[in-house]
Amino acid sequence: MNHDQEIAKERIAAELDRSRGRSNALTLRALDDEGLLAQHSPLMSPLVWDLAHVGNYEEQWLLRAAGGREALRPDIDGLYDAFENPRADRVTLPLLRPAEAEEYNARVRKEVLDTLETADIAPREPGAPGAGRSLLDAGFVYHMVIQHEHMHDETMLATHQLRRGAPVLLEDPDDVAPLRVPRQDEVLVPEGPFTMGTDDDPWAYDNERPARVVDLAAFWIDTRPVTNAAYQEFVEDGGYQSRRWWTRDGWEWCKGRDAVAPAFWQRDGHAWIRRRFGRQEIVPPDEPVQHVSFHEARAYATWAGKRLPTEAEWEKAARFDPATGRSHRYPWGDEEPEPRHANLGQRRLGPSPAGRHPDGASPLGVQQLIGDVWEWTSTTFTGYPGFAAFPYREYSEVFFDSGYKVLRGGSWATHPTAVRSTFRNWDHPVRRQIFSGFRCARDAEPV
Ligand code: AVJ
Ligand code: FE
Repeated sequence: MNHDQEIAKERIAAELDRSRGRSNALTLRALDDEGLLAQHSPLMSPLVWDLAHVGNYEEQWLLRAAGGREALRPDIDGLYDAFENPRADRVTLPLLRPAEAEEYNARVRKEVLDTLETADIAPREPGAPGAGRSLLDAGFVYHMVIQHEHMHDETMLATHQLRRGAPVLLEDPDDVAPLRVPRQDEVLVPEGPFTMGTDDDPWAYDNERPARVVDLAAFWIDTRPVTNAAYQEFVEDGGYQSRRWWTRDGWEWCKGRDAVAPAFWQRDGHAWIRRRFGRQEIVPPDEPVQHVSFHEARAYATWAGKRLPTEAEWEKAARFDPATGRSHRYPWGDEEPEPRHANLGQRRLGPSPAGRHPDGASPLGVQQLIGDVWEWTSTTFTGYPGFAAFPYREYSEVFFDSGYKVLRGGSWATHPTAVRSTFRNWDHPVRRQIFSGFRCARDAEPV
């Protein structure tokens, strides 16, 4: 086996191990059986479902589809099929108990490491015989499974945030650089073309492909996400009582659930406090606001005299280098994220204050695009021109054109291998149990 493949396999094995460590820390090491089997919110699965679901997904893709192995537990596929079982119903299923899930996951993993040894994960020559992409091409299917588990780890954290009861998650001390507040509030992104999406990123999902040139008018974009302090002004200005800032759907959502502030906020005299993983605290003014729905983000932007960026605008701000005309993998270039660039990977249990990551700025000076909070865009999730579902329609195609809004950039809870400037997330515009925030944009005056 050649050296490149060996290095790629070592990385895959290490990443598989890392994601499992996190899944176990959020489940088996955090709560007892009762806490793992319970339904903490109808929006979420019992944690033990996520735990066995990641193992079952791994079995289906790495052992059966890519490895050609016999099924270990075909009898449980239905239980862990997300389409067969809506989240609210999963608590009623005959799920594997926590210890059984742990054992099953370990069994799958053992065989996976076995098949990895002999798998051919070389990148295929362009124009090689055989139509379409292959699962093993440049390690794609392993990357897909690693990212899948990371996504569920983030989902599990959302469940933890909704859970009532004594805190169980410990916060690591913050290790990022001291705060330097950016001087500018907005930067101008010049008009012109940039490359959006990718053809050759071996970690990219089907919905990030293919690459194409997109020509945009000039626009202004906020240098950092909207903070709690800024958002609180909207709240105190009667933003939730004023029909004019909201779309029709947004207003219906706002009144239908009596929203008065972001999720988990509570008024305390003149101040706001919030519940975070079982602890009460004053809402920190300089952190990006999180747990807002698309409707709230949009209403705030309208109140502020701005708008949400489109998905293409967000990606241009996050990738485009005007000096070279190139699109990079991350705002800071092509090197893998380090803690100095971005707050990712559940190192803390919340976003960093705005301005905390100047080393992660894009060439245009836009900060915190990657990490901290998922950012709502104004774009409805759909396929790029030339989209081809791979390796299965249910990852993204079935969600196209159904009113899901695109979120970009990952949050503090997203693992570094599960996000890049081309990565696309999506959710219903009413959802806010996710680690969602936003930044604003506005049109530039034509010159
Ligand atoms: C891409 C985050 C919208 O968690 O619902 C998990 C990812 N797909 N299992 C989700 C996913 C299959 C998905 N999101
Ligand atoms: Fe899944």
